[in-house]
Amino acid sequence: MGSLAAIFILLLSIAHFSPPSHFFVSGDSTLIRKTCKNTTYYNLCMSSLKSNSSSFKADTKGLAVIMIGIAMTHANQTTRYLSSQLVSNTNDAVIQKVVKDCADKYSLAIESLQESLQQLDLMSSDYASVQVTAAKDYPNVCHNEYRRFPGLAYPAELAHREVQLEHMCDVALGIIDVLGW
Ligand SMILES: *[C@@H]1O[C@H](CO)[C@@H](O)[C@H](O)[C@H]1NC(C)=O
Ligand SMILES: *[C@@H]1O[C@H](CO)[C@@H](O)[C@H](O)[C@H]1NC(C)=O
Ligand SMILES: CC(=O)N[C@H]1CO[C@H](CO)[C@@H](O)[C@@H]1O
Repeated sequence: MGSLAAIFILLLSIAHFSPPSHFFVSGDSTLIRKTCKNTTYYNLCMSSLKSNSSSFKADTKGLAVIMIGIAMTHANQTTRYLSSQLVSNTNDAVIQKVVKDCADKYSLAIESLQESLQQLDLMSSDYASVQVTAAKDYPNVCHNEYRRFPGLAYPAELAHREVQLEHMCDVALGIIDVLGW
């Protein structure tokens, strides 16, 4: 019995004095979870924020900055996807024009997101929201370019990227709402 009690005390002291590192992570993820609950896409919010380890020590503003950065990276990758479409459709003038216009729109989305970061630095959540809302609209402006040419198929990859960026912007807007400045 004595040695069993000793083992028990040993286990208790290990649990008490050296908690495994995921104990810290789950403690710090409380703010992430609470913040994501105020957004329209909880799962996207959680997986996006958790993909950047800085989220675990960020305040609410920091979480907004990280989410906006993720949306910017996504829009940037979309401009690269569109560049690849330019290269593979060199003999079609309509596709070339539409794809170039779309790349411009995604670049403008990146600029709006960049502006929103500056507004957050100035503690102006209203103007930050205006810029994120503008960024959210650009992928649909690109989609409209395709709609103007009925024979032109809207690529499934681009459709997917459009929805993702729009949802990421919605998540960023939900986080900015929580700031309450
Ligand atoms: C995490 O987010 C911050 C703020 O946007 C950014 O500076 C950093 O590069 C990101 N880290 C990774 C690994 O993407
Ligand atoms: C995308 O990111 C790369 C590397 O950071 C940068 O050089 C490029 O200018 C970005 N593209 C746009 C459209 O912002
Ligand atoms: C989607 C959601 O729950 N939005 C709320 C986020 O927080 C602000 C401020 O508390 C509310 O006004 C929103 O309705």
